[in-house]
Formats: sequence, structure tokens, C-alpha cells
Amino acid sequence: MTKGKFITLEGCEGVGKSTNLEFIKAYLEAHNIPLVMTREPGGTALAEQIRELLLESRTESISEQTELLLMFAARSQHLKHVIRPALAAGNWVLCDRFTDATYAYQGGGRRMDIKTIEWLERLVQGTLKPDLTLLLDAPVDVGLKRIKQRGSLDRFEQEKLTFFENVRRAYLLQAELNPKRIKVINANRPLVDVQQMIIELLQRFMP
Ligand code: Z5A
Repeated sequence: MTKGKFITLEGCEGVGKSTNLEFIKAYLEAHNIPLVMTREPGGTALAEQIRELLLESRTESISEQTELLLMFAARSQHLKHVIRPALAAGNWVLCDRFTDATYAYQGGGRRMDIKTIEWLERLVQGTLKPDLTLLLDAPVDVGLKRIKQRGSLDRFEQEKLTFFENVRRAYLLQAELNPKRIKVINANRPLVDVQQMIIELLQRFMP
């Protein structure tokens, strides 16, 4: 059986990940590609509980190290129970955020040591990396304006503007370092244009 493709969607808040995941799902299904759609942090019952711990605003502050370890704990569970089995069974896996988010948020946003993130990535993933990462990129204020229209903000969304600027910069650096895998899409355009670009990139991967 041919191993499925592992596709991830990345970007700062409000760039359109959820919107475009649904679009990609419909597109792949229309082409009869067996698909598992999932997200990080989360994707299994336990990993979803870890997600709640991470996103909830709380009085006890979460240390940067705790946050990083919880991200990888959830990922380890997700890989074992969802991602690896799905790929091995020939499914494509479409995932809302993955380890590039750790480089961006914990590395860029929280300023955590990149070598530690690389070490944890090797420990948890071995050599597994996405086949294709679509990085939706837009100025931070554009994305934040979109999510503020939605109402209440989670623990990350309450961060200051400089945090998100650092996250965006770290994402773009990841793309520069991994040009074959990570494709940057200008998400500050009408949705139809963003989706046209997504289709062009996906078509290179279709069987
Ligand atoms: N996190 C981390 O720190 N480290 C890690 O390793 C991982 C994650 C894996 C998870 O949140 C949090 O975890 C995340 C980072 C951290 N930080 N936060 N917050 P998440 O991924 O579930 O939540 P999010 O990034 O905040 O997603 P979001 O707010 O739902 O944004 P989105 O999915 O990118 O956007 P959307 O919901 O598709 O679109 C937002 C609105 O914009 C909506 O009304 C759309 O209709 C509209 N939209 C979308 N595209 C367009 C265009 N092109 N034009 C106009 N309007 C548009």
C-alpha cells in the first residue's frame, strides 16, 4: 500500500486555516483521496484535553517550558494514534498546525531555544515531517482584526502585537529554511485567490 501524504496548514491567527482546511478537504474528497482531517494541539481524546489545558486562560501561569512540553506530549499521542496509522493505511492526513507552529510560537513568540525544539522534534517524530506545508501569511493586524470579530479570545490570542510579529517572522524563517516543503501563500487577498493558489500547489501532489 502506498503511504499517504501528510499536509499541514500553518499561519498566525485569523489567516484562514480553518476556512481553507474545509476547502482542501472538499477538494481532495472530490478527487476520491482517502483523507483524515485533524488538528494540533489535539486530534485524540487525550491530546484534546491537553489542548484545553493550553488554550484556557487561567490564574496559574503556564511556564514556557511546560507549554513546550505539553505541545510535544499532545503531538506524541497524536502521531501514535492518528497520524502514523492513517498514513500507513494510505490515507492523506490534513492537519491544522504541526511542528512549524512550535518553531513559530514557542521559538519565535516565546523565544525558547531552537536547539531544544529540534531535540524534542527528533525525539517525538523521528524522521517524520509533513510532505507539504501551506503557510498562510498575512500582516498580523489583518488576522487579529478577523478573529476579534469572533468574540472571546483564548490564552494565545490575548498576547501582545510584538508576540504575533515574532511568530510571523519565525514562520517566514521556517519557510526560508525549508523552501521545498513549506509554500508561502499570501492570505491577505480575496479567499478565491487564496484557494486558487492552494489548488495549484495541491495539484503537484495529486496521484
Ligand atoms: N500552538 C502553539 O503555540 N504551538 C504549537 O506547536 C501548536 C499550536 C500546534 C491553537 O489555536 C493555538 O495553539 C494557536 C497556536 C498554538 N494559537 N492561537 N490562538 P488554533 O490553531 O486552533 O487557533 P487559531 O490559529 O487562533 O485559529 P483561528 O483563530 O481559528 O484562525 P484561522 O483558522 O487561521 O482562521 P479562520 O477561522 O479560517 O478565519 C478567520 C476569519 O477570517 C473567518 O471569519 C473567515 O471567514 C475570515 N477569512 C479567512 N480567509 C479570509 C480571506 N482571504 N479574506 C477575508 N476573510 C477571510
